[in-house]
Amino acid sequence: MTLEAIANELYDHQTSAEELEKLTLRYDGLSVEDAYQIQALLMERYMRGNDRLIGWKMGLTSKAKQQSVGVDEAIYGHLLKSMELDSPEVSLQGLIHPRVEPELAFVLKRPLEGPDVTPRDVWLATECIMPAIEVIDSRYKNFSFTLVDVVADNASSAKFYVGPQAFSPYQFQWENVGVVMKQNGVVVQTGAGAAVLGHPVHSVVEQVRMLSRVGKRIEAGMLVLTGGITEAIHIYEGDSVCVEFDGIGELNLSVR
Ligand code: OOG
Ligand code: MG
Repeated sequence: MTLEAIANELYDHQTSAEELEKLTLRYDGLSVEDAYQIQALLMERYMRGNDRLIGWKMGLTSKAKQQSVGVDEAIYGHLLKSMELDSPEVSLQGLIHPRVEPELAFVLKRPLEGPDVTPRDVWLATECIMPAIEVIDSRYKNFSFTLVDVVADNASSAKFYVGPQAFSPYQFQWENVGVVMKQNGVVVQTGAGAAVLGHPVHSVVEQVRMLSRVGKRIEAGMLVLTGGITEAIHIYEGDSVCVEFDGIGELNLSVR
């Protein structure tokens, strides 16, 4: 089985919303590097169609998230234009067993690259920070995977919504920004920016470093989703999910 063939298999399951058996149960010896290669081939397939890369996402950047999925390192994925919701409504059509999580998105005004990038470089390159909700949807049965599986599946990326209001990077201490997530009016998760690698800026640093290992960089104008601040929650038809970010307002996502 070639990496290309595995990427095609994942493409079919992502686009048909049919779950599949973990790759690691079926193919021996896949490395994490192979998995990122599969992810890249999978994304190229979308981009050969009408899609384009608009940013990157870090995942499993909080202990809570790592523990809930049993994978103990941070990962990254690609964000494509087709994943962005332009209004705070998500349809369950095309999704298997989606979950949502609150995130902070960094939007860059300058490219970022290289293994030696520092938080200072990230601040110099950041235009604004925006609150976001990510909808993740693993293509694997029971939302269960190993590191290699989830990386190949583009870090479970499915959809995301970025709120309309941008904030200055210097307006808040982002690690102290608290988040409350409610599902149909009931508080289901709470957290703070510090859950993301101590401070979400570290997530952007990590994203740049990981990309530099494969000769890539983040372009100006792109966004980086820095990782779930709380654990992700399952969503169901008719749900309304409200995420309150301390001092920066709330996002309300309805599930159709
Ligand atoms: C992997 C994707 C995790 C995050 O923000 O931690 C992620 C998963 O949990 O399925 O997007
Ligand atoms: Mg996420």
